[in-house]
Amino acid sequence: MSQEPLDVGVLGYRFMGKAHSNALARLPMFFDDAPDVNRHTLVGRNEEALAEAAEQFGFEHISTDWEDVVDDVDVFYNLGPNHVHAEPSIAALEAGTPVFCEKPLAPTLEAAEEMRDAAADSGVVAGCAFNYRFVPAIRYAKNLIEDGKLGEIRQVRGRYLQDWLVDADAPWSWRNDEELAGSGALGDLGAHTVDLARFLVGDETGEMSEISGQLQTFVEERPVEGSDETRPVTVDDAYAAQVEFESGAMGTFEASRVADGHKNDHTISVHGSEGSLEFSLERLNELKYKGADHRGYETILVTDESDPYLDHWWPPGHVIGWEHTFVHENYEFLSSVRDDEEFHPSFEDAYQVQRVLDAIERSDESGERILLE
Ligand code: SOE
Repeated sequence: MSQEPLDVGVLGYRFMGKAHSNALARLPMFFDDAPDVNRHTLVGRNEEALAEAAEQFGFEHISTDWEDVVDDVDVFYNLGPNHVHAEPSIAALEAGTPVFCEKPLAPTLEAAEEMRDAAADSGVVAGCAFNYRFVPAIRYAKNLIEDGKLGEIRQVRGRYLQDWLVDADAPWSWRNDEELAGSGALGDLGAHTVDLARFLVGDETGEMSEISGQLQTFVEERPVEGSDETRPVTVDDAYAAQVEFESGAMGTFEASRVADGHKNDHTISVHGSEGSLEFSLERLNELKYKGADHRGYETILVTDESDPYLDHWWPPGHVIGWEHTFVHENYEFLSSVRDDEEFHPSFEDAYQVQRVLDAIERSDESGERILLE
């Protein structure tokens, strides 16, 4: 096991760049056994903005060319918009550099497949940053399911509601463009729900094998900030889907970026033959659980030292937040890189998510139920 610090190169310095850089900075302070990391190079296009971000995030170098960086670092983080996920990630993998890529893995199933194959051929660790797997309450929920506390899993229900596009004058961004993003609420938010559902119940239910879905765009064009122009919205504002798992369990999923009054409402419920649970991101320190001998749900405060990851933080009852999920996932990912061990969610996991997203789109287009082999 190498004790040398890992040089990390990060593409992207906006929202996700900041979230992961914060996590890298927190790691040595709270996770004694995390690998040592150098925030080595920050990559982007605008040199001035990049230099400012590098200073703020604590990076040693900047580069406007990812090609110079992918084989010059020990780990490559791809935190750019969806359309730049595939090429730099594949180049890094071909250079034998482990990759951590933001979700959804790619704008299209074809690109996701290429990334999955590149990861398999490379033999190095390739992870997709589905951060909600690393919420302590989600780990707690998974343990309950694995311990059989819910009995046989019958239904999973997931919704991810936001409202930042409810106003028709909310500005156009790459997230509104099919070429750049792939899809809208479906890929941006639905990918999280599909991943969490697979994570929580996949061992019990198998994969999602029959899928029907619907997508809708309510606002067809949006203003371009700082100009009189508008640009077309070519992705969905909302989606809904109905799935059947290999076991016969059912799933109902939806997401929206126009659900007025909902800011970051990711709620997932699981019902089994002997119990139920429900997690909601806006109350991420809690888990609602109803066991066979309970008359109703109890709310478990998941902040005890014995709860997943929490021994690294504060005394019981001192709640944690959204940014901590990034610290946890960076800890697990970088430990896997150091120890050359499997990491989940892997590119294969993210590809399986993408198959479901693609099937939902195909179902919307054809009006038919899609069967996945
Ligand atoms: C924006 O809708 C967004 O930041 C998503 O891109 C993230 O994946 C989600 O965690 C929060 O909302």
